[in-house]
Amino acid sequence: MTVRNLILILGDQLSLQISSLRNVDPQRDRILMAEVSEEGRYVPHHPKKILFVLSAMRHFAEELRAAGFAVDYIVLDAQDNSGSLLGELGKARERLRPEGVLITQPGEWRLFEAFSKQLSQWPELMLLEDDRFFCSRERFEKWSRDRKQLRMEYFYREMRKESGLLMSAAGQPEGDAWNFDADNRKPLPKSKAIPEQPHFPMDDVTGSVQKLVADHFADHYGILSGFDYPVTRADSQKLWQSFIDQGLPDFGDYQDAMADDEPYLFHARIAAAMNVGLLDPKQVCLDVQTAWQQGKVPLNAAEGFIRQILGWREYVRGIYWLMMPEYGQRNALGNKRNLPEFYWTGATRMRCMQQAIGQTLEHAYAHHIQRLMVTGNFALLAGIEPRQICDWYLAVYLDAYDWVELPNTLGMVMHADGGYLGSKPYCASGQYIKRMSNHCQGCAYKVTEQTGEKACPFNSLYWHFLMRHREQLGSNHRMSMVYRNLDRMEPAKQAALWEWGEKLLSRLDAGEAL
Ligand code: FAD
Ligand code: DLZ
Ligand code: SF4
Repeated sequence: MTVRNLILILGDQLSLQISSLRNVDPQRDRILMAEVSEEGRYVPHHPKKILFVLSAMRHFAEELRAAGFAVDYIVLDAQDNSGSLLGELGKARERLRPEGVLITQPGEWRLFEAFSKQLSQWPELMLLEDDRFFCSRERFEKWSRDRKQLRMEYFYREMRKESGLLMSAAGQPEGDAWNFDADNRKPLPKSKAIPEQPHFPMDDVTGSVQKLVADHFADHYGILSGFDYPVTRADSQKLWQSFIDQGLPDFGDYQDAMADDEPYLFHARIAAAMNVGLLDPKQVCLDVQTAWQQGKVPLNAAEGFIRQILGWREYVRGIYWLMMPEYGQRNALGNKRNLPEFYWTGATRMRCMQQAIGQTLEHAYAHHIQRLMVTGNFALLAGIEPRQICDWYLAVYLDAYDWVELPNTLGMVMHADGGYLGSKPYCASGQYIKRMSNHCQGCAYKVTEQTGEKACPFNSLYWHFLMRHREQLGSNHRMSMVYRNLDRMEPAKQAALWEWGEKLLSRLDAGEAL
């Protein structure tokens, strides 16, 4: 029987509601899923990330088959595996000669471009919109048109009005404020109990993928053993429910806090499941709103959480599609330094960096403030070339995909896009890390010292960063206070900070760990 539509489902499209499956006919259509080495290697993905995606793909194929669909599933070690998604799609097209080939638009520019180029060769190919988001690419483009400055906060307010989330019947934001961020910056009190995380023992499918990943990706950094993450829709829901019950009430208060040996604190850990389609962002926001309506969580927690998804997640996606492919080349601060080797090994004496990188290598996870204010802040202060630090973030996190990672790293962390993700760089000295964590207490460096072998490297690097970028940042009114503080310093102190900063940077250039 001839095949009507051949439907390619990518590893981050594991939703029954995905647009390419909307009019699927179990009798006449064929679904294709393919494990390919190119997707595991375009950056050296953490082995746990590869394990997660491939196992979730295999479980989704089972879900589709159970629902009566015909699925051609190509495993990574199939003898004639071409190694690329385009290659596998080409082979299936030759084999099945379908009337139509359907793909929901890939989330990453790299694949979107590759498939778009194919449109002129394969007249039956259709790229469908990915409508799992609140804001379409077209809607974001319309919003951004004619605006002098793009700011997440204004975009978020529009999304609140359009979605109706946390809006009163009178059309006002609940609690009479759009944003409760001022209540959301508390360090962790010593006695605060941290939620227990649910566990997800590996089943046979995940076990066999683990062997496959061990065989094929042994050269990638990151620890494969100890995988404990949901790979099915039902288990993802369990993780989500456990967060609503235990983590969400305190999410707002402690979302910026960090603590030794506590990777998850009051964070949801759902980004990976949401990004591959095992959880639906719209339902997630509705669930949070319901928890608030039922009096289970305070408004600052519900608003803070919804803002991350309805605001930041949608905004970074909008920026990505508005600006790519040129966006990926930006380097507004002209950084050239290589990424230090200790980002891959965690071998540094800086306790905060050890903690963030160590957790990353072990769990393929670090929470937002660790990414932004520890590993990100260090890369910003040290002047790391944006491409190298972006590729690191894309490789090491379970939830990392270019559309969300790139604006966060290149824009928010490195200020390399000139300011779409923040009106000023998120640069900070060791004082910020001391305030928000207990890392400094066990550190080989002293956060109170500015220069010398014992001094916290973040301190002199912070002032060095401000001095070397005065031309680009000095006229930014949001930086005026820090530049006033710098100018009030004795010239001898400024010179000492500059000199010590230079010394640390030359050590990095010589390949030494700090
Ligand atoms: P929680 O802290 O519980 O937050 C809830 C949800 O809000 C997250 O699951 C996520 O979907 C969303 N969210 C929060 N902040 C952001 C943000 N800035 N951008 C987009 N979504 C956000 N997130 C990714 O999903 N993939 C990435 O590749 C990624 N790379 C990042 C790189 C850098 C340098 C930085 C600073 C942030 C990055 N983020 C990324 C955003 C954020 O750090 C992660 O979404 C979050 O840490 C995931 O953990 P969680 O699910 O426990 O999040
Ligand atoms: C991340 C990833 C990995 C590691 N492997 C595969 C794969 O073998 N097959 C697949 O279809 N998708 C994989 N993915 C997810 C893709 O990289 C993702 O779908 C694209 O980046 C498009 O967003
Ligand atoms: Fe990090 Fe500096 Fe504190 Fe050490 S002293 S943990 S390097 S901020």
